[in-house]
Order: sequence, then structure tokens, then C-alpha cells
Amino acid sequence: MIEEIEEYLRDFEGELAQVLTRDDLNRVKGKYAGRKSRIPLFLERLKTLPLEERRVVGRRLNEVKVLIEERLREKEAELSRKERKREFVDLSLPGRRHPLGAFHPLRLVMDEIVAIFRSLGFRVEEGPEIETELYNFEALNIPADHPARDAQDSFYLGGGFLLRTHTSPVQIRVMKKLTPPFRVIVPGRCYRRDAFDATHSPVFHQVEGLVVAPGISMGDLKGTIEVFARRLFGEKRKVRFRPSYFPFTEPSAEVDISCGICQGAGCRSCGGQGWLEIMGAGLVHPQVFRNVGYDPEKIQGFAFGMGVERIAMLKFGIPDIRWFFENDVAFLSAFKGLG
Ligand code: 2U9
Repeated sequence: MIEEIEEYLRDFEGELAQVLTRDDLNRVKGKYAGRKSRIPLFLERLKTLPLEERRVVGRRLNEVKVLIEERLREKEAELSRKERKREFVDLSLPGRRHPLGAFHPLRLVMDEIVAIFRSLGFRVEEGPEIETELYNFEALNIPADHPARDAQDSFYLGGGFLLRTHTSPVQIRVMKKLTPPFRVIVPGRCYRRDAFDATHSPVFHQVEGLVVAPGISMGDLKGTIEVFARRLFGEKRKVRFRPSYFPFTEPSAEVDISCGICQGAGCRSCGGQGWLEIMGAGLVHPQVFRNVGYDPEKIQGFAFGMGVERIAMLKFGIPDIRWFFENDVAFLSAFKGLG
């Protein structure tokens, strides 16, 4: 009987080696391991053997039974591995596109403004958003009774610090660091305690500029601003300067460009005026020069400032400043491919 068992094992190995599919495997399994295999018959015959032989044959029969089960499991794992490898890969399928991002409109406009001034010989400087009251107000000749200094209008941090209300304190730092002549452009984020409405935001952006050299005049200011405004909004635009007031410039002016929709005739989009205000400017106030140790008899300069949100609203026709800060993907997607 032991010889029959060995032959049974050899036959099993022979047939297992031929197995290529799951059907083949199930057939071999049924034939050599199941209830319908010869194993139960061998066990039955075992009972008829004398005790000594029964022990030897019984041990071998059990070994063979365990071995067959083990070899079947191995074959099953081998087939599974092969099936996974044969998974169909369709190389003609289109690839998965990664969604394309876009520059934020404020970034686009800020970069464009800075690029124009860089081409005119300006260097770019930045400074801290947390400033001292000294640099944010005193150095800029902003008096103690100016509304900007009210707790209702600025974010005070205590200890003489606040969130800067304009980028102008950076120009104070630049004047202390550099020796004239120089041209500098200062982009950055600013903070004012304003209600969030269609035209105000407590967080906003400015680009300011400062040119300091002996003999700088209102003519230098007008020429520079006119070149800038036409490059940004289009060569057909007219530029005008209206008298104004700022504590840190004298004389001071507001700068307007002709409306791009009615060409100055007056329409709904310019409020019937024909002109759109884009920035403020002026000659640096003598007191501001004295505050940084410059002699206003020997050195002159012009300065200007603009709100990036306002410029972006005019350039793109955006009606509400809040749109810049809402992270609405439909709005932001409109700027894909620019910049
Ligand atoms: C120094 C000297 C002079 C910067 C200037 C303006 C005029 C101006 C506003 C535009 C819209 C602020 O964002 S806004 O509300 N700015 O009109 N800014 S002149 O003059 C300076 C700055 C620094 C040392």
C-alpha cells in the first residue's frame, strides 16, 4: 500500500505540473484532495492493516495528504500572481491631466506694475508688515491729529507697533540705507481698519515709488507717471494731474487717466466724468527729508502711491474688491494663462 501512496503522489505532481488555469487546478484538487479523491479510500484501507504496518503507512499517508494540500496552495498563489501581471494596460488611453493653476489677479497686476518701473531703472525693495508708529506716521510727517492715527483706523499691536497702513515706511528705511541718487519701487500688503465692502478691504496692496536726486522736479514726476500709465492701460490714454494734499508730499497731486470706454466723453463706468483716478503723487516734503537726515536744500525727490486692488479692478473690470479675497475658483480661473 505504501507503494500505491507514493505512486499517487507522483501522479499528483505530474498533473499539477500541467496546470495552467484555475479550471485545471480545480480538477486536480478534486481528484487528489477532495472527499471524492482516493485519500478517504486509503484511510479506510488503513484500518485493515496490522498494527505495526498501520503506524508506518498511516504516518506516510498523512505526510502525503499535507504535502498535496500545500502544493495546491502554492499553485493557487502562482496563478493569482500571473493573473495580476496579465492585467490589461491600454496604452492608447489619454493621460490624466493635472488641473492647471493661475496667478491671482493681484499678483498679475503687481508684477506688471513692478516690471514697468524696473524697465525705467527702479530697484525693488520690500519691508516688514509690522511697523513702528515712528516709521509709519512720524517720519512721514503725519500729525498726531490725522484720522489715520485713530484707533478706529489702524491695527495697533501695543508697544509702539502696528500693522503698516501703507508701504511708505519702507521708503523711510530705504532712505536711511541708501545714498542718493536712487529710484525705488516698493510693492506690499497693507492693513487698515476699514469695513469690508465693495470698495474697501482691511487687507489691501500698494505699490509705491520714490526717486531721490538733486534737482528732481514736478516735470520728472509727470513724465515718469505718464509713461507708466500708458504702458499699463494703453498708449491711447490721456493722463491728467489734479492738485491734492498728502502730509508727506508738497506739492501733491491725484493722477487720473481718460476712461477707456468713452474716451473721456463721460459714461456710466466713469461716473460721467470721463476720467478714472489711478494714483496719488507729489514731491517729497522737506520735513520728510529732514526726518531721515537729508538736506532738502541740496536734494529733491518725487513719490507716488497706488492701490493694487483699484488698478486691478479698472484693468479687468472687476466691480467688487471682495472678489479678490473669496478664493472663488470660478473667478480665479478667469486668469488662467496670464502672467
Ligand atoms: C515717502 C515720501 C513720500 C507716497 C505717496 C500717495 C501719494 C498716494 C495712495 C494711493 C491709493 C494710498 O493705496 S492708497 O490709498 N497713495 O496717493 N502715496 S504720494 O509718498 C511718499 C512715500 C514715502 C518717504
